[in-house]
Amino acid sequence: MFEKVLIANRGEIALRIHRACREMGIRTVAVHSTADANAMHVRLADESVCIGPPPARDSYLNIPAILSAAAITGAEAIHPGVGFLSENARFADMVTEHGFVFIGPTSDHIRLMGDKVTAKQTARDFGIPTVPGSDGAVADADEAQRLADGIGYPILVKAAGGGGGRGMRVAENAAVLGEAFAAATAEARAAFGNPQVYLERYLGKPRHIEVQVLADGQGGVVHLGERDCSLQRKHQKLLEETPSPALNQAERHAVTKLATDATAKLGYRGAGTFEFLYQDGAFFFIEMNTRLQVEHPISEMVSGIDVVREQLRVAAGLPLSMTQADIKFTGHAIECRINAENSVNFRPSPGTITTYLAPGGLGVRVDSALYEGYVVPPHYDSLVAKLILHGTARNECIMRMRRALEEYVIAGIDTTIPLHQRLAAEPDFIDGNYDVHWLERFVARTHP
Ligand code: MV4
Repeated sequence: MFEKVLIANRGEIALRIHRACREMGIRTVAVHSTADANAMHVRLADESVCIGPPPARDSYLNIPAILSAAAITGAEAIHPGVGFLSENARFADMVTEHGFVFIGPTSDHIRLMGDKVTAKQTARDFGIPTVPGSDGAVADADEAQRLADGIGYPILVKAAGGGGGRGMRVAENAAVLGEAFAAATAEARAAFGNPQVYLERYLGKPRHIEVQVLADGQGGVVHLGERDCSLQRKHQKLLEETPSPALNQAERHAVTKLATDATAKLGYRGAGTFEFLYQDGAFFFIEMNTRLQVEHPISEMVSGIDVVREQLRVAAGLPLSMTQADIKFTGHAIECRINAENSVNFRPSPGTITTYLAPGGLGVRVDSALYEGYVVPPHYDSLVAKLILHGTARNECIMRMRRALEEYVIAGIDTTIPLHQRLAAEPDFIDGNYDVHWLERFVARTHP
């Protein structure tokens, strides 16, 4: 196993990775921007290196500075965390070329899944159902018109380099397909430097269901069940839960088998997530994430598996520490993403934490780098805490969510805690009756 790992990230996820390293006897190196000199991830690490000024492009995305920090401190491996450089194939290559281990999949797998067209084609080749659409990128608006007639309206134009909902346009009919094609192409070029787009049949009320997999590249492949991530606003997840209240056991078995079979066929190594849209009893693969995900803790809560520990093991060439038969799923888990944002207008709310009191008790986990006196900087993602609840059944988990949200005191900044409280009291949420558009409508309905 590695003796020293550099964590190329910040905030709660850097802390999460540090904790797994500590429990495995691995020393940690934190990197930080000048804005994060007093951050918790820096305080807890064994060593730290300042890698640049506050803007992420000059610090957490500064590849030469990160590689230099690894060299100076004698780290053997680099964990990229989530966001930032975690799905940057060029970074994975540079880490390896400089003699370090990248804690993640191969750069080839990152590249394959980073292009949504090749990802979808690969999934189809493996026999995974995908949304009916164009077989690959579409050259121009004329070709789009011809293909769309065969696929059927409404049509969704998607960016090949996309993700996060950017470069996506719905066309209700042939008359508006031309402008949807042009708008998606322009946005894709601006956002991803890749103007290629493809077509799909638009699903009107899907749920977002994803499957967490772990693989060691030596034949060991497991899944940690599915997560329902349908509660999103502007493509930002607000709450995730597992198991999905929408699936029955047969559907759960089917979707997790699709994911593990594909993982094996890919020869994948590391943690990964297969994303599906689910509508009217059918699953459609849309994307694969080749990294740790923010919402991984809910899968840990129901499976008892430490996802980061397994990432470190397989990156070091060790097999997974379990087989599927070893994994017993128990109960229900929910994650509330607590952002430093106003809960009504969603404006960012950086500033000083004047009081901090985290909830505790049975079935409560808080992943956060907050502390009293900490100043939330304005430069980064607004996620400041993840409140993760476990219960034997979903209703118990929701009661625990209410109780923990009541206990949680974060003063000095606005947070999304009041929104989570409103959600926890909402009949549709309590019934598990929601799709990917439900939250936007809930926000509009309760704060018109
Ligand atoms: C779709 C869709 C409907 N039909 N594809 C949005 C982000 C990207 N990762 C996939 N997305 C969607 N793809 C087809 N063919 C609706 C969405 C979608 C969505 C998906 C998951 C979670 C939230 C969403 C919010 C709006 C739209």
